[in-house]
Amino acid sequence: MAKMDSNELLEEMGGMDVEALTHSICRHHLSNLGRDYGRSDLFSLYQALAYTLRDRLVRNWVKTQRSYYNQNAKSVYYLSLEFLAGKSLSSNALCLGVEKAAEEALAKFGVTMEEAESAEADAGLGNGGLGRLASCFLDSMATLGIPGYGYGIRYEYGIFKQAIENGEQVELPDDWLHFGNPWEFCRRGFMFTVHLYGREEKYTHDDGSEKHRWTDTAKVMAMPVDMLIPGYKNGNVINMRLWEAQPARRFNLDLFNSGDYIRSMEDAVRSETISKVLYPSDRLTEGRELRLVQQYFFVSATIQDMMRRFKKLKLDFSELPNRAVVQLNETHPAIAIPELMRILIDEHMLNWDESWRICRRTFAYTNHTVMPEALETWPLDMMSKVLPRHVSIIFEINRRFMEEVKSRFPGDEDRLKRMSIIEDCEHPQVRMAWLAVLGSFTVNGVSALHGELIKKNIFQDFVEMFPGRFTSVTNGITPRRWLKQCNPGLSDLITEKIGPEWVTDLSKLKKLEPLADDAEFQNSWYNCKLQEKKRLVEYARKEYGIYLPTDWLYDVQVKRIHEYKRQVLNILHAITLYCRLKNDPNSVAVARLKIFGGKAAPGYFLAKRIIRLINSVGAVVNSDPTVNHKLRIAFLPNYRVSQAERIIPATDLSEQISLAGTEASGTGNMKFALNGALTVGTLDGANIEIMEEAGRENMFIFGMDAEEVERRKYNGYNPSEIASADKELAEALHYIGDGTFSEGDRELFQPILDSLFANGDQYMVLADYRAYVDVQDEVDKRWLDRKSWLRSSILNTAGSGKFSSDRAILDYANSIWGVRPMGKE
Ligand code: T68
Repeated sequence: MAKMDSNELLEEMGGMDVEALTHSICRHHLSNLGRDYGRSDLFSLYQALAYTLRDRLVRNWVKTQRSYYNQNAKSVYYLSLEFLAGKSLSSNALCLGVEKAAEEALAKFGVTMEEAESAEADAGLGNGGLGRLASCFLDSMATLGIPGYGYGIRYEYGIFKQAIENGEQVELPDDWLHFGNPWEFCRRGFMFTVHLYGREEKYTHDDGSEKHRWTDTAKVMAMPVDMLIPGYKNGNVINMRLWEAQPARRFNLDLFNSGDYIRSMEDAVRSETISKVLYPSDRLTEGRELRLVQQYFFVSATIQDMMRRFKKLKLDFSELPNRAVVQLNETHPAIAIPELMRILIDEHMLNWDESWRICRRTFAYTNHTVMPEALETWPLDMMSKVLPRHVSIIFEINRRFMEEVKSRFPGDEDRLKRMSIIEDCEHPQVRMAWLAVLGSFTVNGVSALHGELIKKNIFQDFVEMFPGRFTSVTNGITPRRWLKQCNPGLSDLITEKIGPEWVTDLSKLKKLEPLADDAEFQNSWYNCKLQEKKRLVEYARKEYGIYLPTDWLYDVQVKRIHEYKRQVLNILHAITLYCRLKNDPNSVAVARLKIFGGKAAPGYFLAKRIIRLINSVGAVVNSDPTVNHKLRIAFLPNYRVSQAERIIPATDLSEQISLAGTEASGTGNMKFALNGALTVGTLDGANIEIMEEAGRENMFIFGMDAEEVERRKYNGYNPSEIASADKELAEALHYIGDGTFSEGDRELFQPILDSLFANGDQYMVLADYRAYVDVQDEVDKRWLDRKSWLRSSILNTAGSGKFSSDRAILDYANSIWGVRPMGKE
């Protein structure tokens, strides 16, 4: 009976026409916001519409869950310490198929969708590519009907807000929940207890066997907060479950009897701080205890939730891998491996071998970096304090593994040392990547090149032992947000020509190929780009008071600021253009706007100084009339998902210029190509695959490839030699050092010069400089041949089909997860 009622209710909640939406906006205004809808403002309208859409989402979510349940589906648990969701209003309206109706409903209150969305804060719960990838993947799972959940932390403060003062980055807290979050459901009634600290205890089980337990722990509660993720116009909705830390005090009154407990609670746990803030470093391993606590906190709650669902099925534990697969997004959630071991052994009394078999069939691990220094390790003493029982399990995993290595490679002591999970040195470390590799059935890289490089470098020893375990799945991006929604003009043009199927089958974009030389189509294509430039000009003026020229070549590098991504190479090119123009104002043919954006990790001194350099060169260039008719530089502050949605559609030239062999994949590169930008790039990460799809002649590939980089490094690379042999390069470097861009201050940019000379130019900026500047001259030539440029632009979009996250998720589903898209009931 109850089910009947709720079905009726579900139907009743779902009206999708203008009438129903308007009615619901008014109702939420009253019942949820406690305000008269006659006195609405932008923010309350945004909220009321968000609640209205959430009603539709939850209705579809209930239906989706019921159908997955009835079909006995195996589910994917996507564990990620980061999700970079951005804004939800437009994308949810789009996926629900109510964008037009919502627009009309809002119009009755005198507001546009764009205005309403301006009231929404970005959900910035991630640093960059890794977090955004997780969000694109959830979108694709929902769209494909793959049963799955995203699991992470509901940080109260996301990635910091970046302001630029005197050309420098200033970090401000991102208080994104300040006015509440209308999308989420807080489930106070469904908390789990998470244990920390304490000690491992041995005891004799009833059956006489020796067992272990984890006791004297401090406790904190994990509260699920759900954000619903709809598929594109298919009625599916999946769940991103983010855990919020809550104090356990109320639930553990008995603890008050013991003074020690109270002290340990207050000193060590500080429950609420666990989900307070996202660590803003996107590469260096963060050695702080709170970070480890964050990792275990979300892993423990997630595995409990998974086991709760599994237990409802009343199956043998050996069935777990047939019902659930856990994808580890980097090693951040790798503590899940010993955690599942602990639960099976200590709580369910399984033996070691059974438990290990189950684990090894449940976990899969995605690696996102080639750089050995970015591999995550934890000091053994810290981990022993926070997670004593897990450390003991890790030791046992390692002991057994070391035996295996010994029998495979007798007498090879070096190998044992290299492969041990515990790095045995003065301050022993736990190597999380080794743990992740051992506990998983598949390890994947994120592009073809990256997949090969990790096999050759960091995981070489493991490949020898487990050759079948390693693979790669090239990253992807959701075409819904990254074309349909962010570039409506171009989307409409494409749909007009080839129909709407591309939105869920991006390979259909191939159908644009025959149109690449069509003059009329080229013209419309050009107009779409121009339209998006105008939107960006308006956005930059309104948001930042920055004035951009409209019909110039938009040359864009937006991404985290990092030496390996080589923003310095780009700025050296800018200085070279500056020098040429100073010599002869007619020497540069193309008016070029260089746009930069990106955050630097707050503790990354050199990255912050690079931001200062970009802004300083910009200040000089932009105010010099002998230069600024052909070159301008804009640093747009606070790069984030919603800003990327304005920048990418307006871009002509996409800068993907990392040192070959350092960028695992890149996903920005895909977003630009999809929106018709031509790439200037190295043969790195997924650039290579973009080239294979779009055609080398439609890109500007330059510089050393990964093998040449290796060779060059091996043979001894001398940056000074290169600098003195290239006049333009020497001149550009000279101006960085002589105070031209720093009001005479010769010290300010010395650290950047030091990185290029004294420190040996780790990322070989100088080695690639000449090739880069020359290829930029090619860019100018192509730009002047407008037809040829537009042809290439169209072919870049046409060749982007592979880079849909739908393709990536289907790859994971087929080759790793063993799950299939669900049919609708
Ligand atoms: C990125 N990694 C890769 N890491 O750099 C990029 N790291 O090439 C790739 O396209 C992307 O992952 C998706 O696969 C990151 O973004 C992080 O953000 C990160 C965060 C914390 C600690 C370490």
